[in-house]
Parts: sequence; C-alpha cells; structure tokens
Amino acid sequence: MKVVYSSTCLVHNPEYETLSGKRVPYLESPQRYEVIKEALSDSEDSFGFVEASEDLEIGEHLLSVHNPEYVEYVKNAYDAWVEDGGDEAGVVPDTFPHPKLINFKNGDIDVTKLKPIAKAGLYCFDLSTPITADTYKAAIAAVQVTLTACSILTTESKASSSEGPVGVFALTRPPGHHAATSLSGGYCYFNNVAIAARFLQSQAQSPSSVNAESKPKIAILDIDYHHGNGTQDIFYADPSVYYVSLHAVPDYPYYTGTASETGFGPGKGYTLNLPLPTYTTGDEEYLAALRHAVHKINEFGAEYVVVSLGVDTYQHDPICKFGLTTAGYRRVGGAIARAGAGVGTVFVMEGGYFIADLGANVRAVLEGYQT
Ligand code: Q9C
Ligand code: ZN
Repeated sequence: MKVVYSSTCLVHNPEYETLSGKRVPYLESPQRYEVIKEALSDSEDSFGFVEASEDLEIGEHLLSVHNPEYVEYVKNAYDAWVEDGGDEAGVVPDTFPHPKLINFKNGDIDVTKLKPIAKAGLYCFDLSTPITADTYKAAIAAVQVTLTACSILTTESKASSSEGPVGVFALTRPPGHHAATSLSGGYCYFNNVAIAARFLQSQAQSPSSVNAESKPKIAILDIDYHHGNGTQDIFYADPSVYYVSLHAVPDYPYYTGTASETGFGPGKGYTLNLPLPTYTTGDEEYLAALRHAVHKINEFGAEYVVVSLGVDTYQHDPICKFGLTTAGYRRVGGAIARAGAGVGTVFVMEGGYFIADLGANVRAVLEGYQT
C-alpha cells in the first residue's frame, strides 16, 4: 500500500487548547504524525512512501468544498489578528454568533467589517482550533497529500487486475472531518475527505456507479470516535455521496450525529449515523456496527470508498471513551476491505491521541485491510 505524506504537515504546532476550561498542551501534535510514519516504515515490505509535491495546484479542489471567503480567512487570519493586538500563539475565538444572539438572515451584519476576534468566532466553533502563523501552510499540505493519494488510487484502480481491492493511505494533519464549507473546529480547517470525494467524482467513470443525478457515487466511512459534523453538513443534501459515521454519544461535537439525521431533500437517506455509547463500546460492539455500515455501503454501490480514519476509539485514548484494542483494529481493517467489495479505498488520517500506540493502531487497520 502506498503511503502519501508531506513534511509540511508538521509545521502546524499550536501551543495549547482549552479543554474543560483548562489550558492544556495541544493534543493534535506534530509528534502524532511522526509516530504514525515511523510505525509504517517499520513494516517496509507492505508500505511504499510517496512525498506529496508542495507545488501541486489544489485551488479548484479546495473550492469544490470550501467557500472562497473562508479560504482567504484561514490564509490571512493570523496576520490580521496579530496586527489587531491578538496573542501571537494564534487566533482563538472568545465569542460566537450563537443563534439566540444575532440574526444573520437580516443581512444587517457586514462580515467583511468584523474585527479579527469577531471573525474568529464566525469561522470557528470551538477553542481547540487556533490559527497560528503556519496553520494555513500545513492545512494546504494535508489537502495536497489527500489529492496525491486519490490520484494514485485512481491510477492503480484502473490498472489493477484481481489482486483484491486497492488501498492508499493519505497521512494527513491537520485532520478534516469537523470542518464544513466555511467553518473550522475540532482541530480541523479544510475537510480533506470531502475534497477527496469531490476529486474522485471528477475522475470516476464506471457508468454502473453513477446515480440518478449522474454524479459518480462515493461512500465516506467515518470511523473517527467523533461525529464528522463537517463532512455530514457538506453532503447532507447530496445523494451522490453516502456519508456513514460510527461515533460516540454523548460526546464532542455534542450537537450533531443523532440517528435521526438522515439527509435533506434529494440527499434524504444518504446520511447514516450509527451512534454508539461511551464506556461500553469495545471491539465486539464496534465491529457489529461496522459490519452493518459496510453492508449499507455495499448496497449503495460506490465507485470509491473514502475512509475518515481515526483511531481515537482506542481504549487508552486520553479524550475518548471507547475500548478498542490494537487487535480489534486489524479486524476493523478487514471489515473495511469488504466495504468496497473490490472498489478502491483511500484512507485519510483524522484523530487518535494516545501517542505510544498510535502508530501500531493505524498500521493494524491498514494491514488488516490488506490481508
Ligand atoms: N472533552 C478529531 O478527533 N475537544 N477531533 C474535545 C472533549 C476537541 C477531536 C473536548 C476534540 C476534537 C479530529
Ligand atoms: Zn476524533
């Protein structure tokens, strides 16, 4: 399996975040990236490393998901913030446009005239997603990694004989599944998997996998511990992208991910949330739900499967409350191999915060997929 990475993903390195009112060292650290890469290189015969080019033009693909004003905001927010006297550690909101506080529908607020601190609350929904001097560069690199992985996937899929399903791993950081069209949060700035899905649609061609609106069908399987509110939101009214998420309740991001959220308009029935209880979800409970997700994805009949790969479902994860084991992750990989039933899969890295076993857990999923 090819592993795509970029050293530029390491440059995003916020000092702190606020968890339960406490200022703590930033959990989504560059070290996460290094330990995953290291664990995969220790298994040299199965993984081949490819560094994504920093010159790769991604603008069109970024804008297939994100609003141009939002992209400009992420790019320039740090300089504007520091200029306005903000802390040099990074842009962090302190006030949000809560629905009970203001009414944007009246159009009486000119967003372009908001102060940097006000824009921070407009474009970000939590206290864990600061914009530092290097954030934009790293977030762009993560998209470059994702798109490079998708190109490899389409090329290998078209060339492949019957050696089983093709898989590619995009080693991304910062993660993406909490980011929506014009919203960051949950350590996420640009939604890597959503960009992957749009890119794969632009490359796909099998007529049998094209839906009624004549867009190629893509399935997104989100196995991060947290609900991918951003990904769900982006595709909520879109029947060509089937979003399936297994995640914990009750937990962050708190306000999304109920089973009753199934899509809107033409997208009704193309979002599937499988919430699982905190504390009592271990390997067996998780795999039972995953097998159901895989069955639903097979019924949908996607041309490609995009996996939001989080291993924050791990038993020792510092912010999560599931009990998965490293052996369980091998079975997770095996179950995912059956989701595509012969179609290609791109794995895109999301969460996972227990550094000591992070690399082994990611490797277990990918090796489980291949065997
Ligand atoms: N007490 C990802 O895994 N803070 N993002 C949660 C919980 C933010 C997780 C607070 C967690 C973001 C990609
Ligand atoms: Zn997560």
